[in-house]
Amino acid sequence: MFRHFDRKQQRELAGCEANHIICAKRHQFFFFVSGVTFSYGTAGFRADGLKLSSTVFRAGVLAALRSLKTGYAVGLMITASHNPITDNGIKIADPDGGMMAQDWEPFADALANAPDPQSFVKLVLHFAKEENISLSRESSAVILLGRDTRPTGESLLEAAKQGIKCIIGSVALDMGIVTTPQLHWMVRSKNMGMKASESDYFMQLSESFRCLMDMIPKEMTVKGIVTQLMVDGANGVGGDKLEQLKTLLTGLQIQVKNTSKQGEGILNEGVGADYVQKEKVPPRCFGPNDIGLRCASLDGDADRLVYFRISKINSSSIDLVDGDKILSLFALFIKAQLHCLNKSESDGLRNVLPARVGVVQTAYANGASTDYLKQLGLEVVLTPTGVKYLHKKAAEYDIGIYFEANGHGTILFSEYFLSNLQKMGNDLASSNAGSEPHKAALRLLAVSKLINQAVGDALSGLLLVEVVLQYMGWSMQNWIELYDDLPSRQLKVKVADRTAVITTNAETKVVQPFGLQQAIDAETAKYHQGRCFVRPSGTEDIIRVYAEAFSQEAADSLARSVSQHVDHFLGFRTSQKSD
Ligand code: 16G
Ligand code: MG
Repeated sequence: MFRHFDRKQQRELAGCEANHIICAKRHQFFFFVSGVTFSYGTAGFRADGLKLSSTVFRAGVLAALRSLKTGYAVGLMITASHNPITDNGIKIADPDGGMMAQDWEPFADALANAPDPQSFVKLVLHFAKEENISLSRESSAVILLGRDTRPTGESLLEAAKQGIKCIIGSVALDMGIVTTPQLHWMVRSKNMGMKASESDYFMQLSESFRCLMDMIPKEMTVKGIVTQLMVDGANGVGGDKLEQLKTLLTGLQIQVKNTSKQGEGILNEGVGADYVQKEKVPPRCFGPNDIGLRCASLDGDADRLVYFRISKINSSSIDLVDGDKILSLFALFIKAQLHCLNKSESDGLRNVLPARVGVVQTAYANGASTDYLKQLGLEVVLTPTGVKYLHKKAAEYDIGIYFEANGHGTILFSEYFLSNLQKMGNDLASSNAGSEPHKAALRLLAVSKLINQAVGDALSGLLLVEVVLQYMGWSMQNWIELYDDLPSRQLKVKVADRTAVITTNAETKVVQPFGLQQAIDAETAKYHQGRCFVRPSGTEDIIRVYAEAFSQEAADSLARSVSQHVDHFLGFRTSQKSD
């Protein structure tokens, strides 16, 4: 059902408080999708791409308000990440390049679900008043727009532009087809007064990569670590961008398969980081010819990264190197650089630079990785699932390293730490140039430029992995052997109402329904090294069950029996009985 803003509404809007105007033209994008409730969820609104234009139009209005509220540019990205090609989605990047502030999510939900233009306009005006947002002609919003390669992206981009136009004086800057992390990076850079185009992004990544490669210790370069990397681009935007980026890199030979070029395959179908990590099989176009090679996989919008190696014994199975092992590799490297930086010199006069390092994971992190990180002496904290939680926690440290097992993650450096590091680097350049502490300072500074400070980024993460492997002189085998993952199993349970499950302690314990946690505990106690938790998915209408134990059979059995408990407590049979 399409509805228009009528003349009366326009008069009302034009007449509301001193020049507060919402220009309600181009209203063909306003319609109400009955039977669907939109929720901003873990990572924005997602649905069938053909049903999303009204939601994207509304998100355009939302983004413009967010920009007016903060006084800075914000981002609006049209993507549904690893979802099927027919889906699409929309999310907003805040001025610092991170996710939209969580306290705006209820407003986003209300806007997305407004049943008619009148209620929509009312909501906008009410919220603007409550948040002290001036809708006058003098204030202007700036919104950077990006989209991935999905076929519905182009028309949704138009819907977003029309939504943005509704707030008079707003400026929409179309950044074209970009990865999600590129758009977040652009927003952050623009607001910091730095160059923010795609070529600036490629330049920053390739220059900091070169700087790090130039400082690989000689003894490691003679070890002849393989510099060849095979990359699965999920048939999406990440593969295309890597093709461009790799032309600026030296010291690394990248072959990209599964770009978005015609004939290469369908976005996310049998390819991509989510597929590889969940199914534990090689993506399409990878086979016996790739056995033993170092391979990486990006997801559909290139904010997830996992590595894998095709097994010698069975070319349809892989050794997976997930986000936990990427995190562990990065943590080792950062720790080594800090150690070097603070190593006492013979004169004993040099100042040290203390750094509070924090590692952030979710309950999905394999128990073996958490043990490994703790053994390194690192502070490890868990947050609920979703980048917005991990990122926020990591930002509390001087150096915060966060990763989800599924490959989302980055390393955050505090401004305070970076300015001290810069000072120390300068001092060392004049007193002790070329020394190990000096190199460590330069390396850390280069890492802070290479690794995306706005959000997890598969392209910059991949370059850092490659640098660190070279620095350590490590083969893929060394990395795989860093620790042995505990066998694990994930299952989905369809229930009558997933919101009936309420969790606490970073989703590791169930609070409601009462009795379910006791049942989980009783099952878990039956297995050596058993660990199990359940949580409602933020992206699908299901409950997820995760189990870990000493053997694969044990993990499978624990996951199965806990799924049965979930079904018993919440399944359709239960709800029918109680009806
Ligand atoms: C989204 C989240 C990801 C999370 C996943 C969990 C972002 C950018 N992405 O993909 O962090 O791990 O959802 O999905 O926040 P689930 O709630 O369905 O398990
Ligand atoms: Mg993604």
